[in-house]
Amino acid sequence: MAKHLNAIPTKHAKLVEWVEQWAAICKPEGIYWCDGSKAEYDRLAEEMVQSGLAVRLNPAKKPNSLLFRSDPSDVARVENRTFIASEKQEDAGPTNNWIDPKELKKTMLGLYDGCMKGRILYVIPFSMGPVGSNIAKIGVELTDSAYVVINMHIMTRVGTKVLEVLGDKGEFVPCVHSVGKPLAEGESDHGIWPCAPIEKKYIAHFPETREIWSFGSGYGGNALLGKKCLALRIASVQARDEGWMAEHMLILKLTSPEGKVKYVAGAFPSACGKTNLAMLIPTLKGWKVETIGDDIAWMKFGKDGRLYAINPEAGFFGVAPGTNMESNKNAMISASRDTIFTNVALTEDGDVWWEGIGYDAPGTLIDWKGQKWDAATATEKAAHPNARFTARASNCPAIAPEWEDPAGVPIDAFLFGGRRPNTIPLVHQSMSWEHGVFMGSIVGSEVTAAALDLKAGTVRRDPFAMLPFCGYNMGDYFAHWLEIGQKSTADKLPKIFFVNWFRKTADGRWLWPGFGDNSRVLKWIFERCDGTGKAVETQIGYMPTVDAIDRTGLEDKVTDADMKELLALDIDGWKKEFDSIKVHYEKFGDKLPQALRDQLKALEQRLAK
Ligand code: SAT
Ligand code: MN
Repeated sequence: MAKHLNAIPTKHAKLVEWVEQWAAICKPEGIYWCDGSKAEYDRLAEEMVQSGLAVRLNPAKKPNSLLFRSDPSDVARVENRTFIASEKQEDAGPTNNWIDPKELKKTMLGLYDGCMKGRILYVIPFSMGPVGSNIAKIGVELTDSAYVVINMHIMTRVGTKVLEVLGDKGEFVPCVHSVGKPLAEGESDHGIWPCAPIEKKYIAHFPETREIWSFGSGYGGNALLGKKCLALRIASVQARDEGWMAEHMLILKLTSPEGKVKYVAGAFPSACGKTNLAMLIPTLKGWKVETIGDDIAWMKFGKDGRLYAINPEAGFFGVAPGTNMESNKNAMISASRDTIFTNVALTEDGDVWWEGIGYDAPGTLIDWKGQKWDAATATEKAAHPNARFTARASNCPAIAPEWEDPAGVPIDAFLFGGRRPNTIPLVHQSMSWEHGVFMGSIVGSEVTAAALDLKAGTVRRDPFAMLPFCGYNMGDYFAHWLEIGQKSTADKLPKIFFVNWFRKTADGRWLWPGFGDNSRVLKWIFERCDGTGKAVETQIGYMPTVDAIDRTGLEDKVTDADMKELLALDIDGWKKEFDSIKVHYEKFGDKLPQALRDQLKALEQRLAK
């Protein structure tokens, strides 16, 4: 029996028993209960530096920061190894991978047997959301990765304070994780990132029993189980059952020059600049954007009938490449200290570098694979395109003072968007909640490279940006959104908008500058929520009049003609869009709610007029 390396800090019998059970299966060298302290973080960090797994960055450049290089096979979430193992396949639906839970547990127990030999089993009690908030949830992750422990320290609230709230009988989501690389007697990793080959990787969710089992990967969303696994896949199931919402949304606070505040939550597929939007620096004078969260929103109705949102996370797990002082100054400052970098390049003076950081590589680098890299001769990128920074939200200069308010913030507007070079205007507003749900259900992004077996130029639909994150049948998820609209009244529910920063002219020029100038669109959204904001009703929803978006100081970059094009209603484009939505909807069969069928039909009729 594995021995406890420190005193068991809880009298929660079920929790202790569960830990012992898994220790008996995984057979670690010892069990360590994490307390979430700085001393614990520092000790584990130093151990990983000593073992060669981590590089300590130059404290004069990046204080208290580390660099990790993963195995080249373990660089991103693995969607084809991610499973929703509900009892019935139908409950996982057409957009999820499914395996019968009994069968999957049998397979995985085989893999877990002895998988932690030579390693320590860390017990991480964590809270998603401010500790003690009635919107927050507690999870406990078992892992054999110290990298996971220190990342969880940043991304969630960890340790003793969580156990206090859990008490002797509190509920927690059990999360089991192993890198899947047992060590033989006397063997060590020799500084090499441990993981299992792809066919042994499993990121498994058991929605009925609210369990998460992850095996074989040490990376991001595969291993930090509070994030996509708990806060989205399992939480979406709980939210459906309990009448709330777990969404893949940023949350931002928008303050007008008069000091009026609106809170906006937005869902965008990956690579659409969600983190940038969450931390945007407005180009419009007097307007202020502050960040509540950049990835996930949990929302419950308050007694006043409004939806209140919390950010369940405590940090940002952001994509490094492309992040620079222009595109996202606040992210750069957030990641300027106390940060864990994964798969970026290392400079000679112990700093980090990545493609799109805003300046040329200073001399020879060590690339993300640990090889010497020289800009003049390089054939590959120095940083992996999915290289990440794990940074504390509290280090973000734009973090809103109320970001940890346990009551959450009342949401005024929902945004949906994607990368759409044509057809979809810069912004339009839904005509009703149902119409807004329709908008969310058709979110998609243009496929740029000929990736994923999709033809470049086609739209990959990613409803509500939840395609890889919905823990149940997507058709039922649409129905849940519709039901949420029944629980309150239109004046209290968030107004719903569809934005598209990515419009191009026929000859390929960007029509809209994006980034800080997106504050101009946010201003119109603010005004619409306030009952002002000039709009016209069109076949696809309310659109700003051509003069309704404030272009002060931008008149040269975005001309009247550009603005007309950005806000033009492209009837032929929408007719093609209609055909593509029809194909998209067919996937859901009987599960597609009638209200959405009706929305599509109504759109067709309006377009025909
Ligand atoms: O690796 S994560 O899933 O946490 C990040 C992402 O895919 O957005
Ligand atoms: Mn995300």
